[in-house]
Amino acid sequence: MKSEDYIRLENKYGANNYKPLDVVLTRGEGIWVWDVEGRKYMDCLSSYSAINQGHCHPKILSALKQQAEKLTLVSRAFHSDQLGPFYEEICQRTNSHSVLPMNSGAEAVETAIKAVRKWGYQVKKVAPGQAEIIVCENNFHGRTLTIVGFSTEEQYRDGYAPFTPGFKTIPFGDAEALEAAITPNTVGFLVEPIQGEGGVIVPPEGYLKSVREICDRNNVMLILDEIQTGLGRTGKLFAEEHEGIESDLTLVGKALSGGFYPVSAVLSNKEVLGVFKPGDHGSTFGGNPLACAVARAAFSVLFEEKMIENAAVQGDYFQKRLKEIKSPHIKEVRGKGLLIGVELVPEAGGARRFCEALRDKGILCKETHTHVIRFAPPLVIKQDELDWALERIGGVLV
Ligand code: IF1
Repeated sequence: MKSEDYIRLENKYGANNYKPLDVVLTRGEGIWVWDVEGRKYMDCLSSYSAINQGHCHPKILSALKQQAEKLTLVSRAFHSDQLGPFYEEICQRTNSHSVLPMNSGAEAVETAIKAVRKWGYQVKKVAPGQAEIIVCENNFHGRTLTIVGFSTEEQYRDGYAPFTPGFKTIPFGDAEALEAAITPNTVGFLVEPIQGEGGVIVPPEGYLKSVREICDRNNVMLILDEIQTGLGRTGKLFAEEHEGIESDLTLVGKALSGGFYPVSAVLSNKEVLGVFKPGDHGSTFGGNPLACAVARAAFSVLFEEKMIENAAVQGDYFQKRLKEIKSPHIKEVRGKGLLIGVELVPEAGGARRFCEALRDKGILCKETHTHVIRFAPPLVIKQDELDWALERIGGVLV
């Protein structure tokens, strides 16, 4: 079958909830993917930072194969020989006291919401049913009803009411707005260190440090959603490290499995996750031995192969070179590490057509918020490969 045949099948049977670029992929290796006609592309999206380690990383693949031939799922009704070692490795590496494993990023977000609400009632003594969580405008934390209920993106909410109460929205990047929004019922502040889907919005220097101090002073749990920014994407293990702070709850997902398997987790200090007792929360696949084996390998190769350091070096180089492109279309180049957004001027007519032109030159990337091209290649990319991409990006944007 040809690309159009696969696309026709998707259109014939599939719900129409995405508008992908017309490219049908069949193989991936490192930063490269191939379509069914054999054309080769550089993946500059990394499945929204789920493929930080590069496609089909051999060590993660072998961990998946070995475990899949032994034991994949036992439920949490029994222990397994993978869960404890996964807990130990991820907690030691991230300086966390406790972890709750889930599957999708949205489930990690929902778990954090439940944990801080329960903490609010049991520890902070907030009146029953009155807990408030503060979120930011332009947020993206997933697609469940509770999460889209506090989205400010109309399309993500349209047609899904009624929503979960108990959320308050403030501008992103404005620490004073956080201070002003806190009440005695505030139990948590949920925020992305950099807003990915929001258009790769980097907050002002010092924002997270101020937010940390405000949350400490008001006994509010700081929940950092590092599902997209974490695991090396911004040139540090977690984006919070750029400001030298530690959140109370850190949410991870996506690259936690290197793109092999849905794995997510809530990392926290004991006090918060300590509110859960047996039966309070869970999921069929959460913490399953296959997920743990894959996550252990995906996590360790980040360090063994110095991917985080590479993301910092190559990200700085990539951003510097992008800023040198003289183009009437470019309004701003921003980001951290290998999470970069190129915002185009409105007169450019939107980023989609540039992503289509880049696809024709062998680069796959995705527009976000109409006018921004997001560049997020796997963290294993080398400088000469970035030079290859920059030549083509320049050709499309001038
Ligand atoms: C889609 C966006 C990105 C996330 C952050 C939680 C989640 C995500 C910061 C939920 C997921 C994905 C979802 C995917 C496309 C992609 C996305 F465009 F939707 F917004 F990355 F920016 N927190 N982001 O980025 O994790 O439940 O998906 O595992 O919905 O199309 P998930």
